[in-house]
Amino acid sequence: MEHTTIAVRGMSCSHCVMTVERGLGQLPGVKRVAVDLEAQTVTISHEGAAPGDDKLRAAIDDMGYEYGRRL
Ligand SMILES: [Cu+2]
Repeated sequence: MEHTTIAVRGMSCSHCVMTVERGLGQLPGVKRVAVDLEAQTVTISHEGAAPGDDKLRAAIDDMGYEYGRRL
């Protein structure tokens, strides 16, 4: 299992956490998604390569948040 951490702006409550965890959890290869609200980061555990920037950005945009960058 590999881990990728990304910066995501705009998450403010437990509802945001649930939305992001569920949304990113549906991307291919993603096994686990952990949001750190205070740090405004999301750590994705995945099999094989991480989802591409375009996929992450599209998924996060769709949920109404802002994809910052890969950390
Ligand atoms: Cu919220």
